[in-house]
Amino acid sequence: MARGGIASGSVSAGHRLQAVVLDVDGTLVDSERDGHRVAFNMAFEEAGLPDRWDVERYGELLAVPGGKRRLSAYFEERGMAEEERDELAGRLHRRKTDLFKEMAREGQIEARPGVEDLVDELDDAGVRLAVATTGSREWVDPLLDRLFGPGRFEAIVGGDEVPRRKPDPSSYLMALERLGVTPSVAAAVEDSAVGLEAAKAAGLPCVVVVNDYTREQDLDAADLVLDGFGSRDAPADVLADPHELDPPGRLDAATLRRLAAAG
Ligand code: XBP
Ligand code: MG
Repeated sequence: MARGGIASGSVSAGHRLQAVVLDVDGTLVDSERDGHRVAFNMAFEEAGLPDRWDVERYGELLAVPGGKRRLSAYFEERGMAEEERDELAGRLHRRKTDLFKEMAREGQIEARPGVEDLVDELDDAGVRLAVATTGSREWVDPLLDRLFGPGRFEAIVGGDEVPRRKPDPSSYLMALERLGVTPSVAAAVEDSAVGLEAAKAAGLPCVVVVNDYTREQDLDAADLVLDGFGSRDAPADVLADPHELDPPGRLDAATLRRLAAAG
């Protein structure tokens, strides 16, 4: 549902932020290392396969966005024929999705520390919230409802809805289209180089909040890089701040407003 009701024509510099589009995996939720990776390994085990992805290997495999494509790329690397790997990747991914949904339902997948405060703050300020993810809507929707409250995000675009996945801008462009806003009044929040590329290609300014898998990636194009969302007790470190936004130890709504105004 639309909030705030700020007409796009009436915004002025410093008050232009109308919408924030956030990534899910690694950004809103800590889901890769102890979530998706574990579910992939359980699916391998159940299928009687010897394959297991350890923490480091999974970090390399994250270069392939989309769980099914990730599986297929892995089996291709191991010399499996196309038809066989397509069938196997599809089957394993379906099972992995069910297992991950179960983990999420049991509360094993948590929001990143500090992100709930940001979402609340933006919501209270009438800034509209959307999601652009490579993950599947099948697990994304119930997880976001559970962690942030039902219907908290006005538009959710999943990897299964777009013609091309990140780093292609499709998911961000679709989120903006669903909100009915232009990139000039919006900002993106991502955790990775792949996501950053997608957001920037859609014309959005982008804050990157790194995690252990993405810290060393090339994030030069980012408009702000933090090592966490931060809180009063555990302030985030600023890793890059090319526009001198000077966040107060956390990613807050005011910093995102300054970012949108800087564009
Ligand atoms: C997330 C992904 C997803 C998840 C797994 O990337 O690439 O594939 O790893 O989810 P981003 P699925 O954070 O850039 O959106 O198995 O549902 O694909
Ligand atoms: Mg991500």
